[in-house]
Amino acid sequence: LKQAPRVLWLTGLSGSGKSTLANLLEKKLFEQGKHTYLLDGDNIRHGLCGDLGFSDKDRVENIRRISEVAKLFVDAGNIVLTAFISPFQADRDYCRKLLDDNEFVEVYVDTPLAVCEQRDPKGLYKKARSGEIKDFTGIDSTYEAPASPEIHLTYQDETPEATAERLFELLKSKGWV
Ligand code: GGZ
Repeated sequence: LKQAPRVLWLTGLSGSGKSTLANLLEKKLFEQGKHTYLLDGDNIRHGLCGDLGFSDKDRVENIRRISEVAKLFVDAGNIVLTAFISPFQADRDYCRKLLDDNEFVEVYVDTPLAVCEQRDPKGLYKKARSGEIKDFTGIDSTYEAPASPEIHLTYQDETPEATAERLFELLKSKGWV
């Protein structure tokens, strides 16, 4: 059996389901007796990165800090799950390079923009379309799709639990969890 990677890095648009998936996956790993830590907007953007906005420059800094924190949690013996848009390939690669070979798994939560926009749980897409908020990913700010993600989670019309199960099975089939 392969060694379990230490960082499961979820990337995708706002509303793609990253946080929901990461939470459900964390529950499954907990049930396996794994020590995990989940980093997402709730525990990062209010505190450590509370000074940052959504310009390209601020997003780069956001992901840099998150990467360094992820490495610290890995050093402490955890499997780290991250759920950030992380729109730039170079920044995702930055985290990959902080870790040893094979410790980083890039998971592309590939939910189409139209689906994310339809969900619009916080009404942010609506505001972005009307120009009320600027630099919104997928509308007027870039999202670079992963060039070669370890896992490409394609969209299917199913429950979050079913998607999480799909992700869990993919990770298991690779021997990564
Ligand atoms: C994208 C924004 C923006 C803009 C506020 N663009 O769906 P959400 O609400 O809960 O998740 C989004 C979150 C994105 O923060 P990240 O730290 O993941 O972004 S990045 O990795 O690009 O640094 C969204 C909300 O913040 N939000 N304004 N302009 N998302």
